[in-house]
Amino acid sequence: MATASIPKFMGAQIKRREDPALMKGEGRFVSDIYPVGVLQMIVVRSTVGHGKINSIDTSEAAAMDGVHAVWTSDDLKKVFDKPMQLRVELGDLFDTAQSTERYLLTSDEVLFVGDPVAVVIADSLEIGVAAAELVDVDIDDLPAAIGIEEALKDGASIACTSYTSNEACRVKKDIGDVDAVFESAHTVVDVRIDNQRLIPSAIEPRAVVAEVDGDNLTLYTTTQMPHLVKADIVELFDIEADKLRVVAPDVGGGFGAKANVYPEEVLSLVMARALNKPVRWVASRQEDNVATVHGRAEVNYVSFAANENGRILGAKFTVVADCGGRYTRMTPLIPLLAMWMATGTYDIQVLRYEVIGAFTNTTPIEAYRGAGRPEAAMVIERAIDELAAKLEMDPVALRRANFIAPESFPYSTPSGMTYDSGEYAKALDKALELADYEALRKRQATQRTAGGKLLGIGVASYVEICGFGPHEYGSVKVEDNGDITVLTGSSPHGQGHITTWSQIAAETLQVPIEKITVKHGDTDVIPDGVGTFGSRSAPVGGVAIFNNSLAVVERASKVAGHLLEAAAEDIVLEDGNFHVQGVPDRAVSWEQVIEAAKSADLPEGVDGSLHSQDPYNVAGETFPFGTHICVVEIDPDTGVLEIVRYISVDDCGPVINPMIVDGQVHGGLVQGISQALFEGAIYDDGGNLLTGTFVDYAMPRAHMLPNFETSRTVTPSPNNPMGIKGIGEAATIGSTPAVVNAAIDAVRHLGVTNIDMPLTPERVWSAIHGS
Ligand code: MCN
Repeated sequence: MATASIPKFMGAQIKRREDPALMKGEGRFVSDIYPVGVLQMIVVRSTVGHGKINSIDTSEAAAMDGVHAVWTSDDLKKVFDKPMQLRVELGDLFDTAQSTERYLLTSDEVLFVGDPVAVVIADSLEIGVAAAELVDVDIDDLPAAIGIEEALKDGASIACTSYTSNEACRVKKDIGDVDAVFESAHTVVDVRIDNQRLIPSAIEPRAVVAEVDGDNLTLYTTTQMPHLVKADIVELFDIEADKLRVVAPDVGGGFGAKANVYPEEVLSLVMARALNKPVRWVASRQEDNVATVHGRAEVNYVSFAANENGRILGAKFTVVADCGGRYTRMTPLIPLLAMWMATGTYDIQVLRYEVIGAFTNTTPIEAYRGAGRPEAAMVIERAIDELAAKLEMDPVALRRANFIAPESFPYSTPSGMTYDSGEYAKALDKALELADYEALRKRQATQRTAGGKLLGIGVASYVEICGFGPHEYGSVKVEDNGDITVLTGSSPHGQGHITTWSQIAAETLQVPIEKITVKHGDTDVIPDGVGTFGSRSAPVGGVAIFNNSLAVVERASKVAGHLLEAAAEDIVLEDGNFHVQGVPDRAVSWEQVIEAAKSADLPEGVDGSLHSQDPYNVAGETFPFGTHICVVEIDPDTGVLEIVRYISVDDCGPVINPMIVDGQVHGGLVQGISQALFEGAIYDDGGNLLTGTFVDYAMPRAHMLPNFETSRTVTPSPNNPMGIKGIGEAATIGSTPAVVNAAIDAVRHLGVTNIDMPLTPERVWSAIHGS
């Protein structure tokens, strides 16, 4: 029998299937959705960092032609009066914690610039904006709490009059005899990192469209997790689940900031219900910069206690984390993630960790690409370099001396993680080889003697956690015409799941990739889902597609066995046909199997349904890792730093699509490097965001970055049947410390041991000349 030639899809460099439509302008984003008669929603926000609302006069705005409603929280309360959910069990995770309440509109005390205080619904954006300007909000300024550690000092202004102090939450744990280890250590090194606040800046600001049809509600929203948005809103509205459909159409990036549930998502539905009209809201860039969560904003401390050979015997790790004015959905969990990864790639079993959250009058903090793991990697990898310097060891040798050995996996960390697999020295070696480390060190010495630009070499070996549970939904169905429909609970917003899930199904089912349609992001089409964050999609959602594809092949093999009068166990699927093991000529095609599967007279035990939709339940998280090497040149006269080479070796287990993984690594590198060199949100003492536009906030641009030299090692995870680990955040995590280590390495001989990020020329120059 003639067989179709089916290319091997897994590991193939296939171009993204989603791109032709996106590149031709055929993408459908939330702001492209205009239901007939849609009204515009504009949110009136606090323009002060902290203040007491005396009154809000809406009369002039409400009197404008074309304005349908101008509501404050008093109006809202008549139809809806519930705070939004915090999905973190404070009592379980913290020794002490204060709770906060997040209402759709703030009624008496505003806690940050951007806090929503009123809503305008109008015929058009122009009318709505004009009306919003007429809403007269009378606020008495209160002193603002600004600065993470400053807010925790005695006498600091309190971020909210109902808080007992600015200490949001606190937890401390000792594992092993920490004091004894530090007292008897040969060398102790202490490092403090100011991990500055970042604005996530997805290319598409947040947007919603809410529709109402009798009892049935539909919400189109720019989210990374439509099913969780639905679950939260169903609970808030106390409605049957089938009364709400949430759709995440094309979503232009999220970087963790859209893995949240926001007031506007609920507010638009409340207003659509109240007015019985569709309602849409699209954030402006400036609005997005204050009304969407920010990331990082932590001060981290690490101390290492080591013996004379550089072996680290114990660590102390403290996270002081900004929570902003109040918690959003998961705020207090983010600093805990840093603590969970407190010992990095190193075999350290004695640990003290402490997490302290601080309220400040700023936009709330939550997940931003890496969420906790970049902060951990940054401080650990900086501390390794400082320890090496103190012991006069090469930082590479120090890392090698402390790596968890490959034979120690699964490895239990003192903070309670179980690392699945890792070969940290292998990734390090590969990076060193690509960089030609020895030659770089020689060049560094030569350049130093010659004068002129100073060369710095920065190494960072990171490990991170991803693939969070509890599960992900997947469905694989062979349609009667031979097409394959794949449904996924993951909700891509730039990661290319249509391509990679197609690859998984095409390879497993042995069909051409064009036959596969992947659907996502619609709770009416996808019965269940968790979403896309924490680099969980490949190791959880992808595995769900893999398992269900295998289950469909198993069912089809039974049908083929029936047709070929052979046991299903003896049937092999090869080159798109089913044949009896060892007898390739005794074969049937997918078409024949599909035809037979439809017939009523299948024998006992042969299921004609070529459909499987079991969720994949996570057996354990996966821990990707790698080593990055950054080479910089610093002009000592100007402080200008240039990255001359960047080598990243990342390990995410077997790769589904190398081009997509490279893309993820490139994007991650840009964000991590950009934190090191350019970005940073700045508030003044009154809580005004001074970097609220892209004129003031330093977004990275292509010409500011070098070409990246990327490579991989492949260490499978034992925790899922594909052996894969996530890659979406990895490069963000490894890159920031590599860059800062390189900068310090360039100027250490001048006495510099720290420069706060971002490493602007002014800061670098001051560090050199101040020393
Ligand atoms: N992949 C692969 N082989 C592997 C691992 C992953 O081919 N061994 C592929 C996956 O199939 C998927 C992509 O790489 O197509 C990313 O997979 P994964 O690492 O599982 O990450 P997620 O899909 O869960 O994406 C989330 C992650 C996070 S947490 C942030 S933040 C982030 C990121 O992805 N935000 C992004 N990448 C982004 N990329 C874009 N364009 N925009 C964002 O907002």
